Amino acid sequence: MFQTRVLSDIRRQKIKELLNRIGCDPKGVEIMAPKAEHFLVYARGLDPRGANILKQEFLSSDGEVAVSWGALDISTKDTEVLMMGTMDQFKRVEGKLEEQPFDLPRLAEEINRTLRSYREKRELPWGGEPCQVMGILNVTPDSFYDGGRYSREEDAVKRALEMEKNGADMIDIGGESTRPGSERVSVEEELERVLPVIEEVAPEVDVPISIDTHKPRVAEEAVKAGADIINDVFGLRKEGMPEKVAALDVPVIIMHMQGRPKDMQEDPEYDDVVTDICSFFYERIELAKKAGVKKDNIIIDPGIGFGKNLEHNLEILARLDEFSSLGCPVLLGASRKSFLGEILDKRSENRLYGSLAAASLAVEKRVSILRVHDVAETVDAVETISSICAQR
Ligand code: 9MG
Repeated sequence: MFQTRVLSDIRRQKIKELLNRIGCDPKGVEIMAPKAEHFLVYARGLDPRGANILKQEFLSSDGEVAVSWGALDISTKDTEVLMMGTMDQFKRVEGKLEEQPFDLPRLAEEINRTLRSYREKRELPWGGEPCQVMGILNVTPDSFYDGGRYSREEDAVKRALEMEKNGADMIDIGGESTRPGSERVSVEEELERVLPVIEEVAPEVDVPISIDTHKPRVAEEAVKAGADIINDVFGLRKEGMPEKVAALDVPVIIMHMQGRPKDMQEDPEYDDVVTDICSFFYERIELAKKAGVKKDNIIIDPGIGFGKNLEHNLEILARLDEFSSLGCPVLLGASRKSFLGEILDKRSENRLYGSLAAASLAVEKRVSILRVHDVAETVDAVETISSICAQR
C-alpha cells in the first residue's frame, strides 16, 4: 500500500520539517518549501492591458490569473482579477512586474505587502500574545445582554476586577448602546455614564481600558480619565474623530457598520460582503492616515451584526482570515449576538457555547482580539485553540 493522503494546510516551518524527514537535500528543501504554499490573491481596479500582461506572466510561471471577458478584448475600463499560484510563483511574477507599464510595479508592491501581512505573525500596538480577550463592561441602561447591570461605579469596578482576574487582556467600557434600534445619547449623558467608571476602574486594573465611543469629545475626556484605546463602532465617521484620534495618539478600533443602529438591520445589502467591508477599511485606513493616525495604531473589526443579516455574518466568520491581508490586527465581537440566536434558537443568556464556538474559529482564522462577555470561558478556548494552531 502506498498510503496516500492529502495533507492539511501546514505552514512553512512544518513543510520544511516534512521535507527534511523525507530526506531531501538541504538546498532542495529551500527551493521546494515555497512551492508547497498555494495562495489565491484577489485585486480590483486593474487596467485591462495590465491584467493581460499579468495573466501572461503568471502563465509563463505555471500559475494562473482569472480576468473578465472585458479585460481580454479591452472593452472595459478596469477589471477584477484572481491570481492563483505558489509563493514561489508569486515571487517570480512580482520580479517581472517591476519592469512593466500600466501601474504593474505598484501592483507588485501591493501583492508583496498583502502576502506578507497575511502570513506574518500579528503584533498588537501594546504587545503581548497574538489573540487577546477584551472584556465588555457596558454602563448603559439598555445593552442587549448585560444592560443596566453595571451602572453603579462600585459594581463596575468589581466587574472589571473580576474580568481581569479571569484573564481579560483589556476592558471595553461603553456608555451608549449600539444594539439594533437603539437611539443615540448626548455627549453630556455619555460622559456622565462613562467618566466616573473609567476614573474608578483605571487605577485599579493593570490591563488597558478601551472607550467604546464615536464622539471626539467623549474620546478625549475618556483618555484624560485613563482610557488607553478608542473603540469606534462608527469607523471614524463622526466629524473631527480622525483628527482627535491622531492627536490623542492611542490605538483605535475602526469597526464596519452599514447604516446606523436605529435602522441598520432593516435590509442590509452587499455585492460581496467581505470585499465590500475590505473596501471600506482601505478607504478608512487612508483617511485615518491622512488625518495623522499611525497605521500601527489601527485595529479593524468587520462589525458582526451591524447592518448584516445571518448569511452576511456567517460568510464574514467563514472568511475572517481575509481581513488580515490588510496589515492591521483584527478584532471580532460575536459574543452572545443575535446571529447565534438565529442559528441556535436561543436567547442571549443561553448563547455561551455558540459564542465559544465562534471565538475558537476566530482564533484559528488569525483574529487578534475577541470582544466578549464571558472572559474566563473565552480565555480557556483561546489557549486551547492557540496551542493547537502552534503545531502548524
Ligand atoms: C460596542 N460594540 C458592540 N459590538 C461590537 C463589536 O462587534 N465590535 C466592536 N469593536 N465594538 C462593539
